Amino acid sequence: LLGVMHNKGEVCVAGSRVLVQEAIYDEFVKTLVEKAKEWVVGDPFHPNSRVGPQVDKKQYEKVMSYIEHGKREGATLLTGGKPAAKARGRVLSKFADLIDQNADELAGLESIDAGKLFTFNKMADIPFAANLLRYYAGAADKIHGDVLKMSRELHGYTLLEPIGVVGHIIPWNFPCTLFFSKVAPSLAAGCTMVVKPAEQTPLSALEAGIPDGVMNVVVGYGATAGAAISAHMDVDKVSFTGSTEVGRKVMQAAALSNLKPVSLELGGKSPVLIFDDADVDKAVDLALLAIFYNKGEVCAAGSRVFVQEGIYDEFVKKLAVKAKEWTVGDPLDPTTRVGPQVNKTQFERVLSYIEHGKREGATLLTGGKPAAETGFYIQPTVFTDVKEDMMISRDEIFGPVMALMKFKTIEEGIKYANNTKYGLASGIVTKSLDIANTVSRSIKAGVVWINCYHGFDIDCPFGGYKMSGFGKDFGMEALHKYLQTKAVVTPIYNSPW
Ligand code: TXE
Repeated sequence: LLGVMHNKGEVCVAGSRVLVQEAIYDEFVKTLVEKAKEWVVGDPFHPNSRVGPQVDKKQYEKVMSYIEHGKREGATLLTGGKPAAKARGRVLSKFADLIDQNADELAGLESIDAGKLFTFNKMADIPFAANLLRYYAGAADKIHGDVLKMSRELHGYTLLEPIGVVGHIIPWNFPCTLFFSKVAPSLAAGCTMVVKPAEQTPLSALEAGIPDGVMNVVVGYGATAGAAISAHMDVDKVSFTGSTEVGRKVMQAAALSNLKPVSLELGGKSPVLIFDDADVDKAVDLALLAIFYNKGEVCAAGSRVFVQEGIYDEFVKKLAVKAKEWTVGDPLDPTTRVGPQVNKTQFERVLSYIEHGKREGATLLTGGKPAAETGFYIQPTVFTDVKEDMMISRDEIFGPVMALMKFKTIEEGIKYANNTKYGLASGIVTKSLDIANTVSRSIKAGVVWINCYHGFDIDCPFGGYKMSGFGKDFGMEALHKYLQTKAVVTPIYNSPW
């Protein structure tokens, strides 16, 4: 350090190229980072300064342009350079590029791990993950507080600071996307983190490989590894996506340990309301996509479909035909639209709900059975004549099972839609702006998709009402989950308060 920093490097004999033998290289670099901090930059008259300013503007600009060259040529900036937030943004962008370069491998891992369709992973999930990183990379150096308009003669402002160590607990249905929906904003916010992927689907998370110590992936079971994160005294926040039952445990563990804030993205039983004025063919396609996409293993799945009586019969007839287009099969085959359930537990769980539906008196319109002799394949299933109090209409099944019901008036439709403990997502199909406006304001759910379904976007906050949880993923709201506000106050005149 002395060799190069002495007289701020303006020495003809400056030791500007340092060669270290490999056996001690790593230790040398680590110590160098620590010790470089002792070379305090400042006023040359100040006794604590060890590095003064460059001699003039020309010299300053020359040095800065060499620093920029070094970065462009691919050298890694160990210390110095631009402010930390910009560096974070750069790391996120680089990470996004790596995801793009490895898209095939990641898409394949998702298929093998979770039975998700390869073509969809490649086309949608993996690029979405990369774009999440890019979105928050751009936000990393734009995090700032406000100047406050104080009511007394005080100057006040807020600082937005990283919340600290975040524990992320991830489920298995969108392993890669959900991983980055949590990791990207928390990295941009400046947090460090422990991430636990689901035990069923750890592969894509293990492929990530970010700088040491910043993002720590811990694999393991929920009851051990997951529970340890939510109860840990040194974890400052938990962001959880999973079942309502486990969400409750996470919140309890947080309360009983260090009162860490939690955000929970839990299950749903989302309604799709289809009104008399809808184009029936389009509405049928939308309803099928709402429930069969990702074989129903989607927290926002539109699992309760309510159709207004004027078009009900036509809708049911067309639905029975079009449901057959949702071919079940190998997730690596590009013609497949419905892959297998994630594991045996889920497979059996979904089948047991189907049996319940039959026993409770609902009519099986399509499906209702395993779709193959081996593997966890289930036929896309639609029940009609479903009553509000049946289990298939109340519980989150998390599989390709639609509960179809009829309604008369707009008010009745809204009442049915809201008759659930959940409030994650919802859909409306109508050509009427009046209906769309009225219903979207009356539905108690975190998102209302009008004439579309699964309209996810990086910029659009996503998260539940009611027992579907609280706290949003995506958008700038997600970034703020990982920040805390500090108020700084100082008197304008030299008074003590
Ligand atoms: O979820 P869990 P499961 C729903 C869906 C599904 C049901 C069961 O209805 O059928 O949940 O799925 C970790 N402390 N959703 O059992 O158990 C676990 O290791 C801390 C909806 O797989 O909630 C995993 O990483 N963590 C959902 C994560 O929690 C614990 C997506 C989710 O697993 C834990 C998944 C504990 N005590 C399932 N126990 C959605 N909202 O999208 C488990 N975990």
